[in-house]
Amino acid sequence: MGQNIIQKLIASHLVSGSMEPGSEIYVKIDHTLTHDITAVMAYLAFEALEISKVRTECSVSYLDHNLLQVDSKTPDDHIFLQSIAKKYGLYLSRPGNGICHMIHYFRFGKPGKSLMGTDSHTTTGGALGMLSIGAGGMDVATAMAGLPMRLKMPKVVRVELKGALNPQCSAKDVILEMLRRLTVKGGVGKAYEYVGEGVKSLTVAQRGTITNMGAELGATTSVFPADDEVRKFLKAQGRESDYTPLYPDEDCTYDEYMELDLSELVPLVACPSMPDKVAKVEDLGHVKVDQVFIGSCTNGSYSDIKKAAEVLDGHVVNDNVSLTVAVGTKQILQMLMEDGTISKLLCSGARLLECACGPCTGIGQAAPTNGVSVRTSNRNFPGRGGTPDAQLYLVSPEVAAATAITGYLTLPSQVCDITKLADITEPEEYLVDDKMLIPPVEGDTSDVEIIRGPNIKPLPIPEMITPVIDVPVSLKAGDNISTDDIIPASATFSAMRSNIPMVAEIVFSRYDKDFVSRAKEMKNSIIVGGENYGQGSSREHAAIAPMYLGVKAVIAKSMARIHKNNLINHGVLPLIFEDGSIYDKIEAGDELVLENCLEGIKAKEIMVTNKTKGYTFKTILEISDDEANVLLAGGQLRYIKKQIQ
Ligand code: MIC
Ligand code: SF4
Repeated sequence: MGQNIIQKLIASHLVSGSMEPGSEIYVKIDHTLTHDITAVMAYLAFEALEISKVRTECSVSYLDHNLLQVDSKTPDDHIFLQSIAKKYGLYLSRPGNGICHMIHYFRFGKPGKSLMGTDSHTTTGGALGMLSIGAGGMDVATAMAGLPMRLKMPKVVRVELKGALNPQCSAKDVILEMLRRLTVKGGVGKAYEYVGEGVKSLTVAQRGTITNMGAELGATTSVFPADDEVRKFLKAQGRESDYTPLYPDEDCTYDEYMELDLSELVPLVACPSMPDKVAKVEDLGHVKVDQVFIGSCTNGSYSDIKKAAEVLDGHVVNDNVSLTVAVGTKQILQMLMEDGTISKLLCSGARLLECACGPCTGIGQAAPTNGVSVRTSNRNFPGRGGTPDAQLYLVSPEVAAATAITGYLTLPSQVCDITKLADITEPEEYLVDDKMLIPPVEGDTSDVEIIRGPNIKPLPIPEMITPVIDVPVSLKAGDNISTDDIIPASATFSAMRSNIPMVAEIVFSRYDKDFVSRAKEMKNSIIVGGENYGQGSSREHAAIAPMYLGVKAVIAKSMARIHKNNLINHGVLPLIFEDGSIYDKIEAGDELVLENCLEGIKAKEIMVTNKTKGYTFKTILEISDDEANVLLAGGQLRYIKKQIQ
């Protein structure tokens, strides 16, 4: 029987395991990417493995997230990362070159290859027909050491796209519609494969918006075929020779099927404060807006910015709105400067930011007190904009631009002739200029000195798991706790990321400001969570910092993939209630006793007694044998060090 694209990608990288959905598989990783706010942890782990050079085809370290440099911490991190790249044979993408996911598929990505990155939106590469998966830093360090990635074989969902988008709609509306239907946990354990007639009408950049925000579904990855559109894109990037076709076989099958008619879509918006709280823009009425941000790895492409500029052309941004624009990459920015687009934006009153993540993750452009911010980025969790009380709405660049003009959530058709948007597409030839990419140093680099700023503290190593864990509940959290809830976003907070003792002081600070003092007082504790605990970003600080504060285990109704892996890697037990209704019977402060943990890890179930309330319940470890061994070894670093030796 034939194979679908995901099966082909996995089969061609399979090191071991069976491709049955849910089974553990090991896949060879060809490319890795890291960025400045997750990288330091990854390279500290890599250094500890004592390997002379990365063992991948291509590894790139991007400096793109925290470019505000509010103090010396981030520039110190950047110098450290540059010295790491020089020593260990990585490319370094300098600050200003643009956002990792976009540059990666523009300049490095190849259909058929596998990519693993320390960022949840690494999935963007699926637009080129790559197997692109986000992970924590420890997992990426493992891949850089040449070891295969441990993964659960996802169920593959065939998404048949029909029709074509109408001029007022964009790829953002496709993925918002997916989120509306499936929710932020609907994609857990799944990979989405987009096929059908409608695919042909989408440029690679539009596909990138969809694969990027597949992360918001909780999906392992998303992919499009490597068709003629991909060939055209690679040609436009001066890399046609990197093209190989990749299609599903005609007789292949899928685990699930769904259909989406592009022509039926209308402009959509994700309302505060979850990417799946999706509504029609036209149904929301008068939502007054203080701030608009256009950009990010989701919507920072050439055509995204050009469409926004076209909507704004001849208008001036509303007196009560602050509009900022960050083009995704320097390459596109240069092109948009040369073709007059940037001038249109500036004439309309838009403020141009550098090519970086910036406001998307709360790094600059915080919203005013109780403010409303409309953004083209991918996440609107509480606090994501850098201020705890801002209300964030996620929309397409066209809707964002129209909104900036009126000061209310607005459809493009209300402010411009939308037929002119239909002709805007990606260029036939991009301006290729890789001067901001420093290539890997060949040969012996053993004398390259690693420059370590004072904020870069050693990676904490977890304590070994003990047979009995008797601890109080330091936090009872609700459903869909994101890693933004655990480790909040902002320029100042992101700058702390190389220093776990410092990061530990901000754990859950926007969700429950007393958490840290309580956890410290308790010394060792356990966290209880609802559904989809740890969704969102890949930041492994959300596992390491609680571990540093003595959190021994998390018991939740369900858990997000990357966060669960991060907990395992850092020696924290990821437990799932066998019976979810027990959640209601636990209160913060209850004393829980986890019995027979070492045997329980092997058996994948641990009995827990609530000593305070007097009952016992079963928890499940949804882990593989190998992951059980990681926990028993005291975390991934100890485990793979042994393997490498
Ligand atoms: C995000 O979009 O949330 C980030 C910032 O890019 C993160 C990475 C991090 O916070 O460490 C991600 O998506 O993984
Ligand atoms: Fe950067 Fe935002 Fe994309 Fe994360 S989602 S990589 S912060 S632009």
